Amino acid sequence: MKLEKDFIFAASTNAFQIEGARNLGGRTDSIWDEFTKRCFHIPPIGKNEREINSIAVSADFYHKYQTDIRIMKRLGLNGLVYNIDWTRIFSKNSQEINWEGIKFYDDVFATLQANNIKPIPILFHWDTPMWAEIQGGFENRKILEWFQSYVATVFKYLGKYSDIWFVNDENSTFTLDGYLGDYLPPAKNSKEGFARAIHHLNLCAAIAKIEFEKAKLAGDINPAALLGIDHDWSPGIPYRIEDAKACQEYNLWFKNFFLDPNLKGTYPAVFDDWLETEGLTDVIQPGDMALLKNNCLDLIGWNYYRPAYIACDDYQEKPGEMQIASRTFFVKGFKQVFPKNNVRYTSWNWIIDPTMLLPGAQQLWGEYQKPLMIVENGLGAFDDKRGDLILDYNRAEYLSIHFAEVKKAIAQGVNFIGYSLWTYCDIFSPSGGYRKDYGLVAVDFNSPIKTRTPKLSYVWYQRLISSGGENLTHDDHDMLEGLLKGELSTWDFWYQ
Ligand code: BGP
Repeated sequence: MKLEKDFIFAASTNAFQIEGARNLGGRTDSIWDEFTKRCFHIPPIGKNEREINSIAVSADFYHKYQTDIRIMKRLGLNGLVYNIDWTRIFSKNSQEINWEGIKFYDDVFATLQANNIKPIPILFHWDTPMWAEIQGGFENRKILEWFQSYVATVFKYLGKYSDIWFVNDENSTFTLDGYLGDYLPPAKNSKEGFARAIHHLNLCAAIAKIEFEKAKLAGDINPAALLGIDHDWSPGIPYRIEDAKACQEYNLWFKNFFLDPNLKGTYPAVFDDWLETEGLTDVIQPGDMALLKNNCLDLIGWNYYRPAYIACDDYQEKPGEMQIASRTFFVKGFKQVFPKNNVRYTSWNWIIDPTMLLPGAQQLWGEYQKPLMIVENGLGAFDDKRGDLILDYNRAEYLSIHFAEVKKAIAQGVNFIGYSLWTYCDIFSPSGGYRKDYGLVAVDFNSPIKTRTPKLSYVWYQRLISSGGENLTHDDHDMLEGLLKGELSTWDFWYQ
């Protein structure tokens, strides 16, 4: 089954994780600058523990983007999913544009376009400006006008560069780990903060859609352009037969609660009930649901890394039954378990199992009837980067078995318009710092110029793309030849 000729083969990345130059070009701090400075922590080498490292330089994409775009062109990408950094566009407040920020992204997007790589911007990826956070950030309804000013400005000056845009990346992770919990900034540990933040994020997406359509009328954006929501639903698998109902409850929260507001303009009743129970009925104000209903988004970005095994929250785990401790949530009835037997895990204890991508895609397509794009899919691992030959066979296999499921879904009628993997090059990982590698291209973070080196998985993706999605092979001799005699033999300073 041949893919459409305009199928998007992309890679995704994110400003605060790749750019560096955090206070250059007129930029000021965001909550990720503040968090990584305040919570700096480097565990012992080789431990799969959380490393909170400096993002002051990271992979220095800010200074190396021409090199990187040369590499992306050589790789054969026709798309790059890139989060625009709000704090680089509005560094002081919601009114004064930082023109150096506009110019930076204009240069990047123009360079991508000149190399036939479609910029696919994400407007918000967890990185609230500090000037907004000190006024309450996403807990403060004023964020609606601040966000409106931001997106209207981006569409006006950068709208011409793409017909595919996303408002957000994983509102779920940002709000569950940053508001309900304290794993991510702003680390609030507050049910009220969670409720206000997620609802205001949903309203911001509706406002972005209004500005998106206005920008089309103003001629700043292609009238056929799509604005999507990017979400990381991990499809639930009942751990036992008797966990089927718990699994349905899980999917209601982790699929519908995070997607329905911006795709249908509704919340599942479980959220309204929860607001009632928590005495938070003032979060949703008159007119809010109409705003959501009248400004739904056009596209679903799906970050598929793994499925989630779900059990009833009163299930008693036996000693040695699980790989790691189970994870409970803010609502009763279900918990996520991590079975030890017959389940593959990464060295960071993320499940490796592509088999829920197909049924998950069919559910998303069946329920929402919106075009789909995989925006993130990748393997975080301890790559051996000591030499020039970085043989990440594990990553090539992971990506290959997951892309195969995308092809199956397309063959069964799911409207996938593209596949973007996580990630182009090694960058800062929120859970693993610089010790958790995801890149097709290695970055030597100890080198002053952050030297880039292609890994084996780079060759795998290059061959997949050049074959139009046909060549999924991930362990043959040709791939090694391709790296040795193809890429590395001509990988000169233009690519380093
Ligand atoms: C997603 C984020 C990405 C990326 C990825 C891997 O949730 O959108 O920014 O970080 O997860 O996560 P990690 O780097 O923590 O393994």
